[in-house]
Amino acid sequence: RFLQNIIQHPTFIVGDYSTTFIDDNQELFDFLPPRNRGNKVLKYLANVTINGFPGVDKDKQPQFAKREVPTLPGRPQRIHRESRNKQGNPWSAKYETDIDRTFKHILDQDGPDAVVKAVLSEQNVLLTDTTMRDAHQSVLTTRLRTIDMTTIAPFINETMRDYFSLEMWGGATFDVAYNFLRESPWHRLQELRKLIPDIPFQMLLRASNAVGYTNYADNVVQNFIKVSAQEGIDVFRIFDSLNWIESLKLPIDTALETGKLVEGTICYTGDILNPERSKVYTLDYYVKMARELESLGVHLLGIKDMSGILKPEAAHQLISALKDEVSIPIHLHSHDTASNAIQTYSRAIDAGVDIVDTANAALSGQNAQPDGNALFYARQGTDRQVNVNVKANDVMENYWKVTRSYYKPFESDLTTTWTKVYDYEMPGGQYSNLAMQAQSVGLGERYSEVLDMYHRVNLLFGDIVKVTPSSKVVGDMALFMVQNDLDEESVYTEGQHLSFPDSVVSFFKGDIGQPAGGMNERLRDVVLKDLAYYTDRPGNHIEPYDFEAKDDEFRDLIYKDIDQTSRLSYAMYPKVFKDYLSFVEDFGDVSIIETPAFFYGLEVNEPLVVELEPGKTLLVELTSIGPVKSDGHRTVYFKLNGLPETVEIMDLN
Ligand code: 3PY
Ligand code: ZN
Repeated sequence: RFLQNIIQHPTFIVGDYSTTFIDDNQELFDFLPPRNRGNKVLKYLANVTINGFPGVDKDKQPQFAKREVPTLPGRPQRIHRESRNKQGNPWSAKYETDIDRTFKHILDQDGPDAVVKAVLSEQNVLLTDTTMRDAHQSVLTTRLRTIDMTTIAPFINETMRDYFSLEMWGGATFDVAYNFLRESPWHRLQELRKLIPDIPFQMLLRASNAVGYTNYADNVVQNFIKVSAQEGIDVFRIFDSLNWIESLKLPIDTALETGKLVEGTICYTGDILNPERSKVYTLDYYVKMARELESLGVHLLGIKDMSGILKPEAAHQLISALKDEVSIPIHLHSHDTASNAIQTYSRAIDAGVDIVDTANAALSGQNAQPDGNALFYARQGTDRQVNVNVKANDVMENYWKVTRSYYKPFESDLTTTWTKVYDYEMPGGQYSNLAMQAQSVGLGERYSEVLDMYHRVNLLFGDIVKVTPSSKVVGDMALFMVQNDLDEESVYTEGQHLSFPDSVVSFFKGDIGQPAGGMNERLRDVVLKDLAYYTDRPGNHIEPYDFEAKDDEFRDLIYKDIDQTSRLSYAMYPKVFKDYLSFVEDFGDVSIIETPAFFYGLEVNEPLVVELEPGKTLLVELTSIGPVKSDGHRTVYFKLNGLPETVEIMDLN
């Protein structure tokens, strides 16, 4: 193993070593623990079968319909994008779209400005598909696993070639992958990149909060963006949770240096149709911010309607005004929470929007994005159709529908139209998260009060943009107010003696930036008490992260070369990442286990094929489960590739 460590060492690989190589690289003596991937898979399956998966009722193992994985009859003849029928190509018999040069090819070959030009010259409206990011973040609490994406990825690569991009990374998917799914988000990006080489990959970046909930040191944010670009991200949609330009500059500049596409993004809040609603978030406010973003050199302007509150007529007015004021393409993102997103998109398309975000039917609607096919039908007969392959999306719907059924325990309970969102202004993914938080602090029964308080807290804070992480601050404060029976008056008096939630203290300190309408200073004094606050960029107050020094600490945790991706995960999520590593040490790489077995375990005599790597498969069969012994363990009996194996598992029931 020592020899193996030497030949795998990066310095050795590039040939840049001298006689002191071994003395200088003590990590060569860190040996891999003996790997027995098969046994680790059995240990995971035994554990999940006996003890269940967090959040899943193990006694209710559902029956699933058979999932058909769509396949392709072969590569079709391609024609040029420019000669496409203006009405799109919805009925291609073979499912494939007929684009020979995708936006990915244009980006890689000619750079981001060429993509901008190509987008602007499209007659039709372009789509970004959010199925693998925001859609499941919204309707399945972010639980969609990599294996369910990679299984259909080759079909996606062939049939979604005329999409502008696939949003498949960032936002909450990063920490949820480690924390709940016990898989690496970087691995997801790398695997999908291999299988989908022809369509741009888009990620959602929370400015200096990157893919976290707090501000990181500037060098962490910069490094994260560079590495994400190297690993395969093509489009960076960058927003700030308070629409604060100061905090957008550094991530935008860094992303521009990568040579990829940068989408400077405005979060939509308030209601431009109702001047009484807000003195801050007016049409002029949005136009001014759009101009500022354009002057930073971004390639695209994103309008992020994270709560789905951009009304159709407001969309028409907003996009019309922005089209007059900026020359870069405009990309609109909305949520279907109030069931009006298709109408909103349609009015935005009439006003000239260039790209809109949709999802596959099976994961669309509710608090996620609307269905791309629905938009196609909504646009029939108009002079701006959607570039979408209706038939291929229908085929994928069958796949995603069965896949979604695997995740039933994680379904959002927002299953019907929710027009109250126009008042509450709550982002797509927050409704069910806040409900869970309310439950955990004993306010489950009083959730409607919490929702009402969310709205009141927003006004108390001076009407702020609510999107991760500012939305979490408002949610935490709403819970706190209900829990302590506070209202808009008593919070100032009784609040003197209370300690407020960490996120609220942090917000008033200035840690996530400054809101457009200013801070409620009276409340700030009550919340902060003797703590100091600041109003400049949070990054100015955070020491650069010492990657080199952390490497030593890190080396003790990980039995392989420290690569740049794990180094970043450790920098942003030290505890989550450590937990993930220790899980992997126990159970191995569980991302290779199919989802039904991963969540629900195995039935006796149920065979399961696990692909360790291409061409190397395990055939697993659970043969029986022994009784609980005096020490609390059970023996679980398997056949592994036909040979008997046993695993001892503590029964935690
Ligand atoms: C995220 O930041 O994860 C979001 O989806 C915000 O809307
Ligand atoms: Zn969203």
